[in-house]
Amino acid sequence: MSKISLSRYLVEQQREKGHIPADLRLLLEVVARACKSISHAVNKGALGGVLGSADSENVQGEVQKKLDIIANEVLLEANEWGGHLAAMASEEMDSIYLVPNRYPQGEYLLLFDPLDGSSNIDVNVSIGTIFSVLKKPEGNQGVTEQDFLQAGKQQVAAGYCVYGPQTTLVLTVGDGVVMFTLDREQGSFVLTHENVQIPADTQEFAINMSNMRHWDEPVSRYIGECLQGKEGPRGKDFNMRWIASMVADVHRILTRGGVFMYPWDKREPHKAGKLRLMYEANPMSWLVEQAGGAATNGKTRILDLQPSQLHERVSVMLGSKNEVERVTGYHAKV
Ligand code: AHM
Ligand code: MG
Repeated sequence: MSKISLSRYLVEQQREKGHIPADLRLLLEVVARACKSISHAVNKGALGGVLGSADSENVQGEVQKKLDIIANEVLLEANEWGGHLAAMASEEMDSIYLVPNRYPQGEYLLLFDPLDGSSNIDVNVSIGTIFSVLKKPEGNQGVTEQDFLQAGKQQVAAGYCVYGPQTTLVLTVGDGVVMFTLDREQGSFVLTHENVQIPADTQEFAINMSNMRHWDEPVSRYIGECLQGKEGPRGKDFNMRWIASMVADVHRILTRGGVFMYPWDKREPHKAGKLRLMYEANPMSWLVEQAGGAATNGKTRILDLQPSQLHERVSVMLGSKNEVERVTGYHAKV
């Protein structure tokens, strides 16, 4: 059988399954095109002069890398003129970006973390782009930040592109999870995994163990029990992985199962967590749920959380269903 490109998959989602309107299909094509060009920039590395810091900070007070800024610009430029979008929001921009008046306005809102895992850029470890698409609320003239503040369950498309040994685009439009691998000779994304499923059980967890002394009791208990292995209450040995790129950690979980946690901790107790709800946790949570997994903040399903700010942070526990339910259950007992 001939290879199925991203374009063909999206056309089928529109025409045969009636899952997505034409505008959303075209918008996703543009996002994929932007990811291709970010992938090229990432690949060039030092040869393209794209490594290192940019001497600037984003709204979260984090030092921006050159590639954070390049990726943000690529996504803005690719998406502003197509006529499918009303506005965009990014980890790297304080406020929302309205589509300029000279271009037609569309019905969708696009949110992204242009380059997730920035600490891995200079050391040649996998990084990625995360994106989430929402529908602009009806009846509004113009767009405000308020229009973006929709719960994750309202997303109409979500995905990420991981720039690793291969460049892989992972997508959901609410019809399961599919993976496309970039064929560099052809310049197109080719469908390589369909109906992605996360096994309900796992023996692998991902958490930054250096923060252990700052965790709260339910997280300490869960990880403590995993560490006791065969001799402990879980009766089995666990393995650990921590890439420090959420995209790469989630990609592993979608590929072979596991649980990923970036929980609230006592370092900065006023912060709900490190990761951002709207353009990191929401799209990843929807992908994970679409693949049969679960995602909570320890208490509540992430996709049910009502955001109150664009750059809101959240505690994240996601992956294999039985493990996420277990650690969420430990929070309920506190
Ligand atoms: P970033 O969006 O600034 O790159 O930060 C998010 C990243 C996640 O990809 C990753 O899971 C986490 O930060 C790693 O944090 P830490 O360095 O504390 O382990
Ligand atoms: Mg990020």
